[in-house]
Amino acid sequence: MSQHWWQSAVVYQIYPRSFQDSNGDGIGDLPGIISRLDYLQKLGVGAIWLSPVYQSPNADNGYDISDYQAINPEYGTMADMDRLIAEAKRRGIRVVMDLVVNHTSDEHAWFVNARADQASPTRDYYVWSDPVDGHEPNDLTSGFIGGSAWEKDEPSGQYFLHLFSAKQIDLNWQNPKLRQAIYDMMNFWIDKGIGGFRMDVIDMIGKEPFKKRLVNGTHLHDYLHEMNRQTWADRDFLTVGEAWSAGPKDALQYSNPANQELSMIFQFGHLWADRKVGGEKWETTPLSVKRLKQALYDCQRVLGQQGWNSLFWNNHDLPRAVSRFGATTGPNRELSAKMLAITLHGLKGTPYLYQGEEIGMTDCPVNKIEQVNDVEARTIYRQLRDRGESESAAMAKLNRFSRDNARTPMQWDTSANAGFSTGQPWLAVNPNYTQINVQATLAESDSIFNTYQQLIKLRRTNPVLQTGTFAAIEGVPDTVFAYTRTLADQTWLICSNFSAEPVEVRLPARSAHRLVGNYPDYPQQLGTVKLRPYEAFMVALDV
Ligand code: TEU
Ligand code: CA
Repeated sequence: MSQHWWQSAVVYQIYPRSFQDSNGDGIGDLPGIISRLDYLQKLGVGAIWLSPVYQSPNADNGYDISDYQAINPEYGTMADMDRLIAEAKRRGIRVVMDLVVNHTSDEHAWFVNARADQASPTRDYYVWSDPVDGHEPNDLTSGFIGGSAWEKDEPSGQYFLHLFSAKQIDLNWQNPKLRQAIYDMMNFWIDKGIGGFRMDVIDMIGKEPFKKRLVNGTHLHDYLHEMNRQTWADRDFLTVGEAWSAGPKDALQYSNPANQELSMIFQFGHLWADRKVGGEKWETTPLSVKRLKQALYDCQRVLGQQGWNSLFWNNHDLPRAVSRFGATTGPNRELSAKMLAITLHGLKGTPYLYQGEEIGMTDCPVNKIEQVNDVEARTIYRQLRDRGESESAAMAKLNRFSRDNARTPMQWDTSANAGFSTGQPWLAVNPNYTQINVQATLAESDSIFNTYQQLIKLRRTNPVLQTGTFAAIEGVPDTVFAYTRTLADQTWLICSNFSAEPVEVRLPARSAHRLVGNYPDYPQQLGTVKLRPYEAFMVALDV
């Protein structure tokens, strides 16, 4: 059996701003989430990860925190938060908080004081530098706003560092007092009974900006080990670090229990399957299922014995899974959404599902830059236009990667604003809500939701999915995933067609019985099998 609760659970990511509004101000909130817990219990998830709900001026929708121990009033109160933790617990659901400790808001008291007084005890919580030859210490740039990552602070005349927006100021993890302050804050939340932390850009906390080393700094793993010992060490607690720089071997280092660091990390290798490797994220290429498969399989192999994987297709920074890897119209939307679910949930690791994925929500293209909220997308638009791209060309690129795609409000029903809010939503609802919504999905007997529900239950109750060994089935077409999971005398086989075209595949010639699939029938006798468009199934081989 599995050792930790998160080895048999599925985590559901909530983007609080867009999940459920309870008071008609157009902004999702904690009471709204509480009102939807029964829905999440029905789905069967073991935890919810909340994108940040702390006090924040919202320069980056909460990823710019001005007080780690206060709730943003837009979302509710600390009493609401306590109630959410308790109400979730009653339903067997743990709450995972987003921990953004690479940077704080410029409005955090630490930074306000640091700026006001060079002798402030928190001055050294941030990264400062005297000018070099009268200008910035080096040419580091800020990803979210373009231009230098260094900003001059008058009257001290020193520069401070911000690698994201100018309102997200990088913390100096070399300072042991800063580290202790972070651990104390984490313990405040742990003592409230939360189930885990998702750690924002964790590969950056050890940065050495003067060496221009931004990820994987010399002491990164020392800090994580120290954090582990100072905070959750004695609890069965989920920690998942976001690490864009990580490959499978790094993932093993972070998650190997012997190192006492994290439960797992999010790595993004598979998400380069429709990008130029090393290129810019908005420069897309046609999806290579072969690359997608190789990246996921590599993680399975490298973390096969020690360490642990996270499994995800999308999150609040990424396009919607069906839009990116499947189909968005006709019957193929449902088929491909179920196919994606089966493919991912068969793998070894902890699956994460992003709000709306369970009903097959799609990207939401817009025509004008004024309709875009995402700070990153707005900057990139400006850069593309400066390079001479036309408005329509730039918007076409934005529509493929803008983070707003994932952030449009949750589609609950066919009423005004999709049942998300009685007021004007902060970000427009995808007009397809009249077709794609929870109410319609729940009325269907064989819905995408239903597939997720089955997969979540299978994982919770079957050691094969929890700890079974992964093995790829070789010699299948590029667009087909086929692999097995084996534990003792049980072998489960997962097979999926990532294409709208039928394809023939050779599987072991065994009889099998179905666990879950996206067509009403399935091949009871394996061998040479013809897969239909986006067909996927998980079967147990008969012994
Ligand atoms: O994102 C990490 C990050 O590196 C982003 O630049 C990411 O590459 C980009 O958003 C993908 O489009 C994390 C959070 O998930 C994101 O929402 C925050 O904006 C960012 O950190 C800063 O805190
Ligand atoms: Ca609200």
